[in-house]
Amino acid sequence: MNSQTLATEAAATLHELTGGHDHDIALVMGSGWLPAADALGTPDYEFPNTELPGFSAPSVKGHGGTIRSVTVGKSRVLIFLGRTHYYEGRGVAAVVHGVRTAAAAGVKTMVLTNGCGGLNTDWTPGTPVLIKDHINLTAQSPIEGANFVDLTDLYSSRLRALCRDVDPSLDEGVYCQFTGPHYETPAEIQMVRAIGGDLVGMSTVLEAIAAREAGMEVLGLSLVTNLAAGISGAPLNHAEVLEAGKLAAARMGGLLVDILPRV
Ligand code: 8IG
Repeated sequence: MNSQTLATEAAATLHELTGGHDHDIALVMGSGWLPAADALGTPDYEFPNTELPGFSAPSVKGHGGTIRSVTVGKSRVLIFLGRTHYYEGRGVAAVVHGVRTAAAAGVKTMVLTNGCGGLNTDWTPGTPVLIKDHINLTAQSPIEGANFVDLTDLYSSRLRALCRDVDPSLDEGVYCQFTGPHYETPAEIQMVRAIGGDLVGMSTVLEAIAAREAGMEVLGLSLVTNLAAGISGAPLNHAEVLEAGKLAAARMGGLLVDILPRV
């Protein structure tokens, strides 16, 4: 089936499972962000993502696999707890299916969050950083066919300014998506520095491109959960990454509660 048709079908099921309500904003909660989702309030509706056509159960511990509909202020917010990553091997269309489903459901604003490595030593584990731009190191695109989508101001300067109004201490960075699932080598991190990257991760970029193709406004929020490889000298491990997320959850939750009603 065509990926757009599948997203339209998923959006129809979503409509049924969320009481016929429309959503204003969609959020993808990446690793480290799952606890922050709870701060947005008790869901009006919650179900496994596999209830919708085209979604798969998560293959990684700590990565969710649940969809929530939550009211935050006057906004209805659709939350994807967990995402499909490119390294799971289900293909690029599966990676961006949530974004396309949200777009097909009429959502205009896409908030993409992730846990990532940081190159700036000021960013201690648990520091949130606004994504100002990206470098796609996956050699993939979610776009099917010759659709030459413009990516200027992909990460909305309007939404970033709004976030900085709420929290003036927020820094911005350029996010580089690698395919993973291995972390980078120290030499690769030096390459990232040389090409202007500040953050490294395994998500977000392909989703942002699909969101822009669908005409959505995009906000990207990274949670730096570790220093990138070779910067501190210590090895990287997944348990540490999840732990940093838990510790930062309160701050992330508070940030989202303040930002979303203003979007
Ligand atoms: I959390 O240091 C997390 N995800 N590629 N590199 C990459 N992905 C990550 C990292 C990291 N930390």
